[in-house]
Amino acid sequence: MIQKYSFGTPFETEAVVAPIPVSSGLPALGQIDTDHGFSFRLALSPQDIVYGLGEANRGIDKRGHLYISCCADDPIHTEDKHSLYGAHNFLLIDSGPDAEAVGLFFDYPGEMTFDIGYSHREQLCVCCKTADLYLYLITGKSASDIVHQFRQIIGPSYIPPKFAFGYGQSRWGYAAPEDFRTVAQQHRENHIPLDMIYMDIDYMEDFKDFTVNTKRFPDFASFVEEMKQQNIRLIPIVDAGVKIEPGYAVYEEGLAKGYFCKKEDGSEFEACVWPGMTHFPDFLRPEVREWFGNQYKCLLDAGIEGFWNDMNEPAIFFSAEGEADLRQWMADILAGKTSFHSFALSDRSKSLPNSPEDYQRFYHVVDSKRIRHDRVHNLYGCCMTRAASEAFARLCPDKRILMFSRASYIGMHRYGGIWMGDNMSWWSHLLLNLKMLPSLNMCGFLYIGADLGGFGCDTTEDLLLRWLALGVFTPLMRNHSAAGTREQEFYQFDHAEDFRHIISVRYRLIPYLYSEYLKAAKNDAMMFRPLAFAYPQDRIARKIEDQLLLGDEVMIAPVYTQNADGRPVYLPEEMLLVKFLPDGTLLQTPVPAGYLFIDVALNEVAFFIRRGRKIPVVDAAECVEALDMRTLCYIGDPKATYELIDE
Ligand code: MIG
Repeated sequence: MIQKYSFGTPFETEAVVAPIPVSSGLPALGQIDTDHGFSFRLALSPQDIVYGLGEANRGIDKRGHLYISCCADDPIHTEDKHSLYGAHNFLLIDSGPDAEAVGLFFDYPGEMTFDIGYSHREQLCVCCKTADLYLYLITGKSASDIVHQFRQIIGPSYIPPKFAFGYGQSRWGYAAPEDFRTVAQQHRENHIPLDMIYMDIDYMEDFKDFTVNTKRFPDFASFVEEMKQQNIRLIPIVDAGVKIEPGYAVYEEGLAKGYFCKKEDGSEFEACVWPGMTHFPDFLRPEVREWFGNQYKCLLDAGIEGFWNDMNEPAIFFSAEGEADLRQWMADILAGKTSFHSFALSDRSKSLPNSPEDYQRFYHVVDSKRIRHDRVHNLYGCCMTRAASEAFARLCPDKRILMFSRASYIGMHRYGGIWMGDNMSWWSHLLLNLKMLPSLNMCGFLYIGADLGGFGCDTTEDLLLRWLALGVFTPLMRNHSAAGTREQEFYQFDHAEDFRHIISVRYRLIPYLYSEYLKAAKNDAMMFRPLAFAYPQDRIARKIEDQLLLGDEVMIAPVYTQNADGRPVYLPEEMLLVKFLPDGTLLQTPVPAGYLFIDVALNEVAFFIRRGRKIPVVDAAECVEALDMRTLCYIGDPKATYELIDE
């Protein structure tokens, strides 16, 4: 059952698409205070697990920390961080197999705080500054039931083209055709499967959206075609900010039409991002979305079939106002007007990018009313990706276009997927990648994945191989890294054969992964679930945070520690251990319920098939297109049935 409560004057975010009448009175659950902003308090029992928050830090069970929904361009995801790139204000409280489960969705596009047993171990407190929001209270018989009900009201998940289930190679720094040709050639010559090469900001001319550097790419369309001849798609990045440059059509047109966000005095807000000074399209306005979305056409016309939307929190390096404030503050110190603590200086200078003050300096126009950015901050990236997706539906209605975004809000799952942003080449981030999968699925995001190998810092061959072995299962499987870090294409390392083997396992599983993806999308279900969802009676399973169920058939348990030659696994029931061995053979070992240590070499992919289930596998191929469905066979219980979807 779903009840909707309204407080004050909520902003219509369009996160929920189902019409639900507003209930009168207050929810029967928790304590609400609207006198000082808004707060919702609920006592937590020791056995409660609190799931949710989509793209967020820390565990699958969110208890014990403070989280802040505030889409943030913060590349250092250490344990102490409160915000990542998404704002997914959904919680699911699972009080055990014999109790009702509860879902909560706080539809509020400004900053929102989730104190989940942080201030008080046994209390949940969700609060925000103004009491203008919708609260959806969902009750149901199980955790899965809550997710299903929630997903039904937020609408169907985005479905990417099938090639997007292939492997992608990326790196910030590929600029010239030669860079892309090298990636393509290395993969093809070494028979390492590859379907996509990503183009980061250096393909553009001076980081201007919807331009291509014509010195490097005099005939972009034929370069796109050259890659496509090798069954490789180029996937360019698009940034949120539009460069201020007289003569640049997107800028000129946006300015003439008044489509950029303005300051209080009515002039356009400007701030520095990659292109230098930029304006920010007001994606909250439908006509601006339509206009910006249409800009993708020039790249679609050149043969492009996929994009990634970046910097759409929006990320801001600094504004002139912010710089002036900082200068003034420093001048005051020099003049002896302010005293300062040594930390303050570094904190103050670090606060220049993505500053809350900048987010208060510009406005959106919604239904001809002005609304300050910070009040709707978390919708910005979502609306950018919506602009793209709605344009694709208009411009190429018969084709699926690959689209994923960095920032997002609930509801954006209808328009695209997400990647998990700038992680690091840290073992802890491999595990964080795993933990975010079910949380994101609860919120409808199915096309998801992290930068495999790690974006920031220098990776190592073993970390990359282990991370790829998890990436084998994630819909988005992309190796991406930052400029200046150790290069991490497979050919930078000694053991090409290990990479070939692991990536090939992915291709063997594509029919299964694609089918499970489509099922999750069509049934408003999760592709990745915590073990507790399927084994609610099992105390140990309920607390497992480093293994997941994939579909109804598979359990994954990736290795995430360095120098390990395997890992301990907990089996809630007897399962079949499956290992794709490097020599092409398959090892299948029935294992009893309980704890067990599995050996997993660096060049192996191991997983489990549940009792009474089977999964389809095919022979590997070098691209999705070349997968031969005639080689399809099943592994697992021969008596089981499996519904294979492929469309
Ligand atoms: O300020 O385009 O998360 O994937 O490589 C950094 C350069 C901007 C951030 C993205 C990352 C991308 C990088 N971008």
